[in-house]
Amino acid sequence: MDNLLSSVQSPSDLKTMDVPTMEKLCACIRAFLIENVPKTGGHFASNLGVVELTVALHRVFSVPEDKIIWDVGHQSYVHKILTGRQDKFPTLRQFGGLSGFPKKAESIYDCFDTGHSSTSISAALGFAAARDLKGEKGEAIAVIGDAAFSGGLSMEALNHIAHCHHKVIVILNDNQMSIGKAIGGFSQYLNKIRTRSAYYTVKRETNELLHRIPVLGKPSAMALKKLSRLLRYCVTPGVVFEKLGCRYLGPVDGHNIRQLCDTLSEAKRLDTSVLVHVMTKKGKGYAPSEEAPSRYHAVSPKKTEGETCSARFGKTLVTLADENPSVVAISPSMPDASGLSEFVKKYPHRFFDTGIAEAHAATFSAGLAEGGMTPVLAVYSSFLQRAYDSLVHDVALGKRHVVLAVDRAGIVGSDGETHQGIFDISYLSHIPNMCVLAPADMDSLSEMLGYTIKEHAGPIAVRYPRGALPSFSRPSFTFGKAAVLREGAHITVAALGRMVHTALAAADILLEKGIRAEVIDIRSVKPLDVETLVSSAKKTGQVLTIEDNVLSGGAGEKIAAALSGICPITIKAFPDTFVTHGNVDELFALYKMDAKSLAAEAERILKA
Ligand SMILES: Cc1ncc(C[n+]2csc(CCOP(=O)(O)OP(=O)(O)O)c2C)c(N)n1
Repeated sequence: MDNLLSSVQSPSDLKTMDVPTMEKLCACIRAFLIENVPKTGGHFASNLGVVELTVALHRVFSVPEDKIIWDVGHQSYVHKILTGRQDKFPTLRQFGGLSGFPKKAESIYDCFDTGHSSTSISAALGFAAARDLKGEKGEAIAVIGDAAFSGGLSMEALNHIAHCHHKVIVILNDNQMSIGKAIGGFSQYLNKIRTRSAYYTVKRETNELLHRIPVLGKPSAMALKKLSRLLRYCVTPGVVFEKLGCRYLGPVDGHNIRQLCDTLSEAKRLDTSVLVHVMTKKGKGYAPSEEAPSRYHAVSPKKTEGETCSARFGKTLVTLADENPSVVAISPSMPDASGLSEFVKKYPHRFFDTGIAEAHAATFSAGLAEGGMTPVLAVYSSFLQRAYDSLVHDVALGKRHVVLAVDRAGIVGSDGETHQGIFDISYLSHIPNMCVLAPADMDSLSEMLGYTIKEHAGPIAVRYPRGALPSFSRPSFTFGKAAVLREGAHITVAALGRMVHTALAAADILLEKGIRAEVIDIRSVKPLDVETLVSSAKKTGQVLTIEDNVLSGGAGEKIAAALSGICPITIKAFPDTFVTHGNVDELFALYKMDAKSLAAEAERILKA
């Protein structure tokens, strides 16, 4: 079996394989995923679900001439296995190792980097238009899950396909799941398509009825034809896609290689845009993940110990919601991962899953606020990037009291470039009316959340990292105030969020060398506590800042502007780059943002 898997080193090795051999290959791939992914951690159930689909795609199409764009890209492991990257799986998602998402830089077979949802149809249409303008050949293929398919960008791309004449093939991988259950009108529509037998019954019965009716003259015949068309409109699978200019093929059993190869060949043969509706089972072939696909959406080799920030956020929010019936929670398709499970259970009518729709979620929250509710939008930092204009135009401009619970802020680690939450301070804090807070420990997170809901008016964000924040002794939270955690004399180290612990550890290292650093927990990027920062700067004469955001537009730059002419300042933040995948500590060390490097930087400043 393993020999069969290792005999496939490039997709061309599939071209002469017969169906039974491809079926055996699929079994080998599943065994490979089940053995390897839990060791490194990574997306699991989604990959188990697309084994046959990926084999069939590579059998029928030829990358790199044909372009396959994997939406989100979390389901691209099988593609990686088939394109010469099997041996690298022990390094999956580790620093310097195989990425968990498609990466152009990693392979000629990856044509488009992904990580965020719903981009594949737009990108495929772009490829198709470029191909046609240059008179080139090759198919442009978007492989997209049913939840990603319902995202706004996908709808915009479909709308565009309808009025372009550039052929794209959209493979709709329908497993009826997002990370949790897929929700929304599209999900219901796809459900209707799946119950296809209803269509055949109605169609057959209509035909029989039409035949049994005696000839009634032209007007009645035309009326009946119209009725028949109307019925077809109501019950033909995929008629909506046909109306949007895509030939609909399916539904196809996504675990039947022969059916898949036949349908994909038909899609290739057609000269119009096509939507192939493929039915798959998320987690297929591994009983626990078939039963609980959401739990196995992603797996990790080590269990998270202790309370995470997401969990603390969720717990605090339930308490705040108990006290205040106007509190409602919104999640763009990630309620469990955002810590909202308990809230959803207790207050199902006060919870809104918008589907993968961050921009809609933000504007929807603005509407809720205007309508008198207190919306708390729980969203990952990198995904909130999608909602930038909604935040500016709908939330901030009208000073709406929307609370943004910005999870996974800063470095998230193994998901890499697309998922690092290192831009939120920059893209939030320059918006007028928006406030931005960052807790350094769990209790501060609770205190800040309490403030945002009970006392604040207007838009406000609380950003916190993936995992936990350590506890430490510190003064309680006051809005707009920084906290001096340690008095010093030689240098001020001002830190934000989890970097406060790095600053304290650096101060310990410095103390051993006789250098007394004053450590300030910035807490609020906006409003910034200029008074506390200025008074410390005047005392020590040197300021060093550290934050887990990019330098440009971050807290350090704001502090530098406030301290202009008072004392020199050095800013530690991520440079103007995308931060790769890897272990969080490794990445901080790489960018010299660990305690040792920070202490060394302070020493260097003082020596200079
Ligand atoms: C813009 C954005 N929001 C949220 C996510 C988080 N996310 C990753 S996969 C996923 C579910 C995808 O479901 P579907 O497209 O149906 O694919 P499946 O995993 O079921 O194969 C979500 C919500 C994301 N990647 N991008």
